[in-house]
Amino acid sequence: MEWSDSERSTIASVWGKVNVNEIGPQTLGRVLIVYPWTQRYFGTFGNLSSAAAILGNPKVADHGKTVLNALGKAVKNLDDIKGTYSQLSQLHCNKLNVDPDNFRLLAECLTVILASAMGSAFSPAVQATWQKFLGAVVVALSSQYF
Ligand code: HEG
Repeated sequence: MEWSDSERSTIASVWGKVNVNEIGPQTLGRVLIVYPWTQRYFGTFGNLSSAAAILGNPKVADHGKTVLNALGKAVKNLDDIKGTYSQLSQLHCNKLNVDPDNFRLLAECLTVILASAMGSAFSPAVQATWQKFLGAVVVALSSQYF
């Protein structure tokens, strides 16, 4: 994947506006509410019985932060996202047995949350670059499945 200087600065600028402790929990919570079958992977997380329960669940919040912190590694390693996520991809495939289509669903929910949090700063041009970035993340997280 090639990145122009302008794409690099857009991705860094979006990431600079992300508060991991807020956006992480909101994103994972959104995935679990919008796509309820994803709850099957989080059987040890306790009460996921309603949208309110999911958004108030501290394990969901913690794991959302973990996921977003891991996304930060891709932001800092744009030239080797695949290598950055090689082990994480293996873990999701072999140990966690997460269907890789779920990475796309999480990326989609993150985009919705960011659009809502950033308002007009999340312009179509910014979104286009951000989607390219998330697309690369999804491909990298799926890379050890095949
Ligand atoms: Mg995954 C664990 C990152 C999507 C389900 N995920 C983890 C961990 C990281 C991570 C860093 C901890 C790994 C470790 O313990 O060494 N996850 C991560 C990213 C993304 C993602 C960066 C997408 C951008 N994960 C994802 C999705 C699902 C999922 C979509 C399921 C719908 N992850 C999952 C589960 C665990 C992790 C079930 C283990 C959680 C636990 O038991 O604590």
